[in-house]
Amino acid sequence: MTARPKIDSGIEEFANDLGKPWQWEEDGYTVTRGCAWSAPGCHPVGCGVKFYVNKDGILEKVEGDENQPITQGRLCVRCLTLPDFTYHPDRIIYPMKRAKEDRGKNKWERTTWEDAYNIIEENIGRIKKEHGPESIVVFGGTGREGGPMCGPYGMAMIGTPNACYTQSGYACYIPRVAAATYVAGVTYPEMDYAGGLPGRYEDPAYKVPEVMVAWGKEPLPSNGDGFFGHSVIDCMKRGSKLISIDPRTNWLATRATYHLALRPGTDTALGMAMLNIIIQEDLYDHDFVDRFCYGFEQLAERVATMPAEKAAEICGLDVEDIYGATRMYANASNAAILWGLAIDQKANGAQAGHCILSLEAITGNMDIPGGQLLGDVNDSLGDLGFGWKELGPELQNKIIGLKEYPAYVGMVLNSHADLTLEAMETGVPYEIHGGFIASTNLLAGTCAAQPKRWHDAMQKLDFVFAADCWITPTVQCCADVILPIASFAERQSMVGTHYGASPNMLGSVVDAVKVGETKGDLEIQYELGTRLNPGTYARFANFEEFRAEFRMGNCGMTYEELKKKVVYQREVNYRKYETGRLRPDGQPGFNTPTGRIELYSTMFRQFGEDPLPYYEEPQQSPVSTPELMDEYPFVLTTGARTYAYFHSEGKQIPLLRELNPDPLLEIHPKDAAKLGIADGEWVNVENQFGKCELKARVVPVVKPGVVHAQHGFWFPEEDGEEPHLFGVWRSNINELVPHKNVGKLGFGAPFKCLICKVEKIAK
Ligand SMILES: Nc1nc2c(c(=O)[nH]1)N[C@H]1C(S)=C(S)[C@@H](COP(=O)(O)OP(=O)(O)OC[C@H]3O[C@@H](n4cnc5c(=O)[nH]c(N)nc54)[C@H](O)[C@@H]3O)O[C@H]1N2
Ligand SMILES: Nc1nc2c(c(=O)[nH]1)N[C@H]1C(S)=C(S)[C@@H](COP(=O)(O)OP(=O)(O)OC[C@H]3O[C@@H](n4cnc5c(=O)[nH]c(N)nc54)[C@H](O)[C@@H]3O)O[C@H]1N2
Ligand SMILES: [Mo]
Repeated sequence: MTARPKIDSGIEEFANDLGKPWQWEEDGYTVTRGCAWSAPGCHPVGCGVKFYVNKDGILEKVEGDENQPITQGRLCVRCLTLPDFTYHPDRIIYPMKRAKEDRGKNKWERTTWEDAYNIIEENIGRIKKEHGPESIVVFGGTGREGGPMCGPYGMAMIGTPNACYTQSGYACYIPRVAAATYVAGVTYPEMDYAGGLPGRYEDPAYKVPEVMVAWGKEPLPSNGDGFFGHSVIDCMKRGSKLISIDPRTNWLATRATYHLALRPGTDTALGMAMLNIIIQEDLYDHDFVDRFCYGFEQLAERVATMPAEKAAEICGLDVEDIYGATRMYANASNAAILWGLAIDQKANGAQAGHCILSLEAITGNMDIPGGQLLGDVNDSLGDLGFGWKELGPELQNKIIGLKEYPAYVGMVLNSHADLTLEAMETGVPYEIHGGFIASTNLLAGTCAAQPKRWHDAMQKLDFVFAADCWITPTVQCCADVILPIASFAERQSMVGTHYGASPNMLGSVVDAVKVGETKGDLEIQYELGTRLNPGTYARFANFEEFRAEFRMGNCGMTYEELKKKVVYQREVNYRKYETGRLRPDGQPGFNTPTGRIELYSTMFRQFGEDPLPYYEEPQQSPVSTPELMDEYPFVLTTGARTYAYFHSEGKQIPLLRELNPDPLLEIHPKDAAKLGIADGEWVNVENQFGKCELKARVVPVVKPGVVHAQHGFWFPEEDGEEPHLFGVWRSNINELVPHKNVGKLGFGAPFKCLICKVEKIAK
């Protein structure tokens, strides 16, 4: 390992290391360095930002921080437009309330935090008393600061077991995490991009990956799950070769040695075939397999049922490309798979994840420099299960879906999304009366499948409060109180790449400006928690103590220390399976029942799932529903990320909207010609579940027979009152996504593998 500064070696010294203090005066500005998170939305990436605040206390501009060791001054357009977000006239910067009978109307009235908290305390208290705490649901979204806090918001702050990330099958990240947990006993192996090494790519401990495989992930626009996309380019510049596994020709695919443009939803078939080739051709790492893998023979037998020729037919690929790409990956001295959201967004997703982990394992790429980096079991970024213990067994057992889907509900301590919707609709297993919208705009073609069902169910609740920055369609439809959320330039907190699962960096979130009366999720949780559920917070003398435990984890620093360092690169150790850093008992090996990576998963078996990967067609596909193909001839994938937007966010910001003014449908020129559709014309996209209007982008980035639709559209400039609700139903692709098309263990949903028809809208 390279020598690195010790945490306690002195703040000034460390600050000097990065070349700049955390704050200084320059040309009439106070310049403050900090790291980006939310609001406005992003995953916990922590890009380095310099905030320029003028003499009047106004945030005039932001710049990339060249002293942030990972992002080195690079910044995306969503950060650069932060001032436009900050002072947007529609932004909510004071607590607001509305009478229940005015739901759906623009009858919001400014109030004080004290009044808002009183209203929440009174109503939540009443519902708890009358119907039990379990009758309140916290609705959560993706990994903004409020996202990972969804569980604690419910369990600790309100005292309900029912915190719910509302996407069917938890079809974001968690199917991959389930595979990682149940197969390898690790959180989530991501490509090692030297983020924790002081010398970065040139550090002697590091080796640039010979091959990178972008599998259902496009980290350049997405920085998915906190993985810094520019690092892929950095590695390409240093010689890494690329393989792209993606139905669309995205930027990375155009630079790839192999682009496997598979039919959406068929990833597990390809993964099994790749494993089979590696085993048949003896391209695997015998030593690693012998010492650290369990069930190799069974895996070999299973994947032999998926020869490359069969996979080529299922996936619509050239068999030679499957062989070529597999050999290139397996023969590399070190290789990394960037596995993305497309893995999760199918019922067969946990199995696709199982294949990918097995590929990483048998090729010996686990936890080596420039391979897949694993989290250290001793690193923690606070307790995302905070409040669970305090619920006690009776309430714990009431969490919705525990009986039906224990592998899901027990792992994430979240109520099952699909069953939570059913509970709201039917009162089974019990009635739901209260709600907290905590960092989701689920109606706007984002978290919710079949969003009209969610709309109708949420409207019926007795009392709903929200924490957001805007009157979104979701807030407008049902909230009675809204608490204004601070941006990452307005509060004091911390961001850790990858939610702390990859040991790359921690960055400070600083309050460079003050805007209205906004607060961060952390403060809201503490302040409301001490009112609604004081017992659970009794051990904290004040907010600082709560933040230290809940946000700073065991990083060894106080907030004030981190603020002055701005960025702390966590220590990186490789091959932790040799050193006992992957298991709580300190023994070498992996944190599974057998101590090895379970290619044959004893935990999947225990949950009643097949212990080995298997391929299953999407529920709606040319193969499983051939009878529907006359009517719905296209395979539909959705939601590939764009630079302009973070899900439904950013539609109000003119510079962002200009980049992507309308919701687009990518369709191949041959298909468009057959249907008489010209580029830029509006089309109806419809299937057996619903329909929406999108603008055709006629472009050969998809193959004939495949279309791709953007997600997350609403129109903040339009009438916000019910029933129009900012036009949220017009271009809502999630109207076409059904519920309960999930895998056997409850994971995964077909957001990226549906069928549909496309018709030109008659003028
Ligand atoms: N068709 C289709 N649908 C998809 C996807 C897809 O690929 N295709 N992707 C899915 C995925 S992976 C996800 S994760 C979901 C995301 O879905 P959501 O997380 O529900 O995303 P948004 O709808 O943007 O809602 C986030 C809301 O939180 C607010 N917010 C921003 N920052 C903060 C903060 O720090 N605290 C709080 N309290 N609020 C904040 C924003 O203003 C916004 O209104 O969408 C899913 N929907
Ligand atoms: N700018 C921006 N960044 C974001 C977000 C955002 O909304 N905007 N959302 C954040 C969230 S919550 C998430 S989960 C991440 C997701 O980020 P990523 O993991 O990068 O996922 P996507 O961008 O949805 O899709 C990645 C690629 O998968 C391809 N794909 C579609 N269907 C399939 C398939 O069936 N198989 C395979 N192999 N590939 C397929 C798409 O063509 C696309 O190129 O991004 C995060 N970052
Ligand atoms: Mo996501």
